[in-house]
Amino acid sequence: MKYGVAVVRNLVDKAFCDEALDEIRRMLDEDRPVNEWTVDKPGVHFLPFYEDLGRANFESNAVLEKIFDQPRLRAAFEKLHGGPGKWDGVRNYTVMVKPYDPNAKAKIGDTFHEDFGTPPPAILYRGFNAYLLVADTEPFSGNFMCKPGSHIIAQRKLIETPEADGNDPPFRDAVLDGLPTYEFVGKAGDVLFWHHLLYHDGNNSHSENRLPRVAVVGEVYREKWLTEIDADRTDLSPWERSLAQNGSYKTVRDEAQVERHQRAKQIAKFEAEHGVTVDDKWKNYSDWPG
Ligand SMILES: O=C(O)CCC(=O)C(=O)O
Ligand SMILES: [Fe+2]
Repeated sequence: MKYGVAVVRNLVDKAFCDEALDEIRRMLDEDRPVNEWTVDKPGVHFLPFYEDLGRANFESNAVLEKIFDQPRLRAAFEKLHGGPGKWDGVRNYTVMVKPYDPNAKAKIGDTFHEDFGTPPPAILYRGFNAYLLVADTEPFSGNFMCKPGSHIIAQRKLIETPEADGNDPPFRDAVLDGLPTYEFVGKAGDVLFWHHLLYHDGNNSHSENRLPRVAVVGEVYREKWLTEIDADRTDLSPWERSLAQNGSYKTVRDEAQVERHQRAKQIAKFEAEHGVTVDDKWKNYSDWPG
């Protein structure tokens, strides 16, 4: 809650990680040991798989989507969201592959950001991400790095100026000022949970033993966006508590507006291209409560 990031070691069985890594090898047509992978082959990949038809790149994969069936990971989703049935069960995830780059430097980057491409960012939102390593990494394997605590400062600034762009340099620099950097180095099966306003970055892949970063990152959302948080309640879920660090708050604008607009466009395109009618479930998926 204080950090906006939590790491749980060995949360997912090695057997699933091995299966996922094999599937990624198959997709990338790459059967060499991972320490022989490079930026040229199999290359850097961010491959989205969205069950949600309101997003571009609608695609599914029967092996990789089993990330959402891993029992201890699911239990963690429920615990963070405050019980069963709160997480909406939608299987949206991204495969992230960043292999060794012989020409890169092993250094901390300077492109820390929050993920709302189209500002302004949501102050409360609908959930968090779960980042599963399916192969072991070491420092500078192209790892996820973040600024613990940045989510609280960013949220405070957004409460003051709800229309701000979190990635505008003056805003961002004020958030990051003086915060230490955490690099997620771990073993297959380790999971990092990440708050939606946590500033993060990926480092260059240039590690001692040329280990790549291979991860599957799941979205763990609720069906409805959160519109209000009461910091005095004692029964907040850990996720809700992470949003109450600046006290109680009620949203002053429709935070889903941009996403809903993009979704409507995407669905119209999908319907036109495929000659089908998309289920109302996806048309309403971003609806703002009330
Ligand atoms: O490469 C990384 O780990 C960071 C990726 C990133 O910024 C993102 O997924 O939003
Ligand atoms: Fe990002």
